[in-house]
Amino acid sequence: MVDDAGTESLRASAMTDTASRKDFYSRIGARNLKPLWEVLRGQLTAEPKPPEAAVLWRYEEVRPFLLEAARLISVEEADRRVLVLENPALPGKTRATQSLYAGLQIVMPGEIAPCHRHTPTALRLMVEGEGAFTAVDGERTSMQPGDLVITRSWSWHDHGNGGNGPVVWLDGLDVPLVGFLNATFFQDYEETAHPLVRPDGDSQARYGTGILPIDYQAAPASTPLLNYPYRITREALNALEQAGDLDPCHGVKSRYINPVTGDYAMPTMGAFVQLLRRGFRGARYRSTDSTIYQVIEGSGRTILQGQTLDWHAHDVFVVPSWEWHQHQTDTESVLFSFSDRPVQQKLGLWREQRDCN
Ligand code: 1HN
Repeated sequence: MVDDAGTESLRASAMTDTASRKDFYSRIGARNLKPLWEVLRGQLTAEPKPPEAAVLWRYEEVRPFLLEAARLISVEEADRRVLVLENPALPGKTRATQSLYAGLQIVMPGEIAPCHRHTPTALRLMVEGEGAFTAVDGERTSMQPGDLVITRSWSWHDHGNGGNGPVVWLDGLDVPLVGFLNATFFQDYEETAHPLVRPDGDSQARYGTGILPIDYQAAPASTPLLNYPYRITREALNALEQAGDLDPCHGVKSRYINPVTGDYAMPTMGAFVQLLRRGFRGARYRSTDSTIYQVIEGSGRTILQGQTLDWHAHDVFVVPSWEWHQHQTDTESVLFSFSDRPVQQKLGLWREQRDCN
């Protein structure tokens, strides 16, 4: 039987008696229990409320610090001489967005960044210098400005510089995402460099020309290609622009793929490249993948809600999840970008919205 009077009085006291709620929370807290109703609305936001901020790093400002770092610490001591691009809204978290890491790495002539492997996947977007190379599982690839170089999960890799001046590239890794999943493993190799077991250009010849070895059947999670040369990418973008394949928000935009599967080149990070003609005035766009951009060529600006990021060649900037933005250019520009889009799409979470059709 329901005791009406008792229920009424219970309700009345529940509404007024915050002290007894506090007492209740502390008693259940001691048993590792939490009242959902105190936090539910904060967690289920009506739309994404990313903790990261829109931010831009000017290459012109960062470059002298990279050279200073090269004088201050050897690559042997540093292991990787990288200045982390830390989002100012995520202090101490060593990341550019909630899920992804970005940094600028400098390697001086003759240096070798020692061989190691880890479960996080890495991408490099080569910024400046001659003579840089990365070796992945014993295959070396040289890196020219604008090249995208992939280090798949758990592959041995070391970097070097056989040129006469500094080389710099952008590192992008899924370290925060893999860390969140508690799936991080790391190992140093016993030697500084992994022995070269395949000739230069091997993966390009096997997988990167539109033909595949006849009995090749693997469907690797990450691309078997090590390098996506900018020379080829740029030519393709030019041809697409000539063909008139222009999107009102994105200009000419393509994604880097695993040529064996047609899927994204990496399972956790989507990488993209877009060509924006001189005087481009993009329509507004937003998507749920917080995105890190690197300006390969050109200059312009990205207008967000309440602020404008003015960018020049080699600058890096972040557009947070679900924030309306539009790109504009002064000169013909090429933007590289990467985000966790493949993860969101596989989980059925990714959304986009545009002010254009
Ligand atoms: C790493 O292994 C490299 O191999 C660069 O060059 C940056 C940032 C966090 C964790 C591992 C590299 C990294 C990294």
